[in-house]
Amino acid sequence: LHRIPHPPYRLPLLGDVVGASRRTPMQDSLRYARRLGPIFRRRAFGKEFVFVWGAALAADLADEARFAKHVGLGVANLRPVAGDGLFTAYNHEPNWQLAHDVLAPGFSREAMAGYHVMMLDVAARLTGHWDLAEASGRAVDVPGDMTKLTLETIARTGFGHDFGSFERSRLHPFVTAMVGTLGYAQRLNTVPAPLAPWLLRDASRRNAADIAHLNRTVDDLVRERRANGGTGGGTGSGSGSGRGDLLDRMLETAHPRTGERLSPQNVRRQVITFLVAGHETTSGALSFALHYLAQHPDVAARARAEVDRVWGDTEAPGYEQVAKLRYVRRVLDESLRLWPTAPGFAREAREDTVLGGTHPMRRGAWALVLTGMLHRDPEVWGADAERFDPDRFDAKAVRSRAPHTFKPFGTGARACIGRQFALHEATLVLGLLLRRYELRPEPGYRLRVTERLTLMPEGLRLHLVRRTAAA
Ligand code: MNH
Repeated sequence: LHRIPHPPYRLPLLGDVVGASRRTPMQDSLRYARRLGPIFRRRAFGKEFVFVWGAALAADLADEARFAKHVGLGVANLRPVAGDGLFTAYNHEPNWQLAHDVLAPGFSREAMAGYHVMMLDVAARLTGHWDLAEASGRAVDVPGDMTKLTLETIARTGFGHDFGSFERSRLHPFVTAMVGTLGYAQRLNTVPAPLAPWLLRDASRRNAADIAHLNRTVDDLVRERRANGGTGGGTGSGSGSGRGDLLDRMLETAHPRTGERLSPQNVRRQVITFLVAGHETTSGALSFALHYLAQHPDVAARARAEVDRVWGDTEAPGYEQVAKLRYVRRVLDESLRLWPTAPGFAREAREDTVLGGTHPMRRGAWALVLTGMLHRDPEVWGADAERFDPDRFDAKAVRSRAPHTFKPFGTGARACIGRQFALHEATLVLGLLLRRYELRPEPGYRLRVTERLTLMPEGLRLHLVRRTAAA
């Protein structure tokens, strides 16, 4: 450990807090990273945390034979909400494999093709809303509207549920509660754990109320389904019953080999997990992409030309037509490079090992990969790594890059199960928006990023101009 650099001013007890802000832990770490190099440590309240962002070290941590996901920091703080749900489960918990095997078919090509029509439907609600704003010359609240869109999409496709987000002027209480818990989970890292009950007394009371609200929402949703949906027959694998969405799988599908099913308590945790993990990060990714499209009219023009060429004026593009938007997809990748909305992931040693041939790690020792900084490593991305340039993701550039250098969805067995879902949804929506509107930034807007475990552009508003030729 002593060989790993750390910030120069260390306070007894508090550790490396000088110049650090509680609201932006990730962006602080990026600043430290630039000063301290590809691996560094920060101390907080007597504990040392190791951060890694150099491409070679990050690639070593991706070795699944020696490393695995570590449930720590922000992820661990979500255990009271999501328990042994897919995202927060410890590797050794049997419910991880069970839920993974039962739910993975919900993300197959066939399943995705089935969600496509519902995704189009939700997107139409967004454009309906944006048409009104455009007609009255109002700017749109991008992160707010993207959150409505992605929440409705996961709720509709996964659970056959409608939160009515676009019919409300304020955030749905589910979203308020969710944002509250995410923020609380992040704040827990900023105080010494034993003092948290005192220092965050009010906040923790509010958090308990937020969790209760999330649980209630989910219990209602499950009750609704048990009453109306599925066959509830309890026979065999459950395939062919009900609508076959994620909730059906959770409630009715038995494990293909063991015949085991998810317990009601675990179903609750999975529903919360998917409602949260399934929309918050995608919403951020769409918001950053729209920001960059508005700031780079040349990129937007190229992307729009692609949409016009590939989709023509088919009113509702088909499932297969989404993946054909190669350049739009590059815009999304490039946005996720600069602002990976899940800004890091933790890896622990399965056995005693040596990281990158220099840093000994004991079994169970872990490090946090700073994705946003890995994505800016000048040795991989060049001296202009800060510049937005979707051509970094053209096929030739991708082929010539080392593996494990672009990791917005994490790595290995515990990587994002919803990756294809998110990419399909986001590419589809960007295509539809580009085809329908020109995007104009608010004069003088400079990107500021808020953190609540995930990243989101703050206060991003755009002006729209409806294209005349568009469908
Ligand atoms: Mn998602 C895991 C990023 C969209 C559901 N997701 C992860 C991880 C990252 C991640 C990173 C790994 C975290 C870790 O190693 O600790 N996810 C994203 C991003 C987007 C995203 C950047 C959108 C853009 N995720 C989605 C969507 C869903 C989803 C959409 C569901 C529909 N993600 C998950 C689940 C896991 C996960 C569930 C946990 C998987 C596991 O551990 O088995």
